[in-house]
Amino acid sequence: MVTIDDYQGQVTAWCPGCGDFGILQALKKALVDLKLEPHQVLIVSGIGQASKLPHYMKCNTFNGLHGRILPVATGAKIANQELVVIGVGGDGDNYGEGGNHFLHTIRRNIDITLLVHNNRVYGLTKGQASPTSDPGFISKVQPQGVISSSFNALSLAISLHASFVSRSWSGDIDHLSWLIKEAVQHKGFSLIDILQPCITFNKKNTYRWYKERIYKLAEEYDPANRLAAFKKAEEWGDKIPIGIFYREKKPTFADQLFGLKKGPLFRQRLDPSQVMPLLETLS
Ligand SMILES: Cc1ncc(C[n+]2csc(CCOP(=O)(O)OP(=O)(O)O)c2C)c(N)n1
Repeated sequence: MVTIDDYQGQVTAWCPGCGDFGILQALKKALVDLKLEPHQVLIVSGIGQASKLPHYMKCNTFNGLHGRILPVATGAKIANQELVVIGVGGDGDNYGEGGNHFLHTIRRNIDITLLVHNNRVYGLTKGQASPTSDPGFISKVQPQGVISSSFNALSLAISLHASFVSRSWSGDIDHLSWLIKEAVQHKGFSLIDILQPCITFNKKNTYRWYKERIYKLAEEYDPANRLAAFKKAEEWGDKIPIGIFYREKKPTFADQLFGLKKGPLFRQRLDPSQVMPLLETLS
């Protein structure tokens, strides 16, 4: 039987008190609850404090380039649909440098789960504003405050008909691990935007700040209602909702890709003799 210890990786190098710890714990708990063995799981990350997470897990991992989580995760899932593929990275990784990939992975509906550790700041590079920092947020690079408007990943994902759009926070392990289980079991692209304090570089969005504002979407809330989902995704300030905002059933990329009709690529036999006639036409 699989246990949390089976997923134990290296010693962490995050600041004591970082929200990343809660996310790591919730992820391990979800995988164990789903009875997934480490060899059945692939965690793909980019660059950042959040993207160090695969180092602290023992399963298949790929720690790539900043902003390039989703192309790697897409390739892995297409090659082997039997793998549970989970992308992990920060708000900078996914909504800044990787913003373009974010849009088009949603459109393709790749069957993966994306965990965005949203601390609303660039942690690894020591506190510059990120796409989700509030206007007016002061940093060493933005001493007069951020001028750009803040990126709302949930509204954007809903507008693109993402098949699973959700939010949780690192201070509620039970809620987050429940949500990760829902997302992994959902067939299609699943976004979990995870609100997470950065105790070193974001002195505004603290544990207390979130605790005073976060509430769970009501039981009777219907995630199939797109207009209601937009309304909830736009709610930010004195009250911040968490839960599954939007869910839409639709075919995945792999369901529709001709080359995968015979199964995952890694199970298909490569017969070089079939390629020879084609190569001869080029000579
Ligand atoms: C192409 C590229 N651009 C910029 C950087 C520098 N860089 C590394 S991590 C990072 C931002 C990290 O912030 P985030 O993704 O939000 O993760 P966090 O560290 O806050 O968890 C940046 C700008 C880089 N490594 N590669």
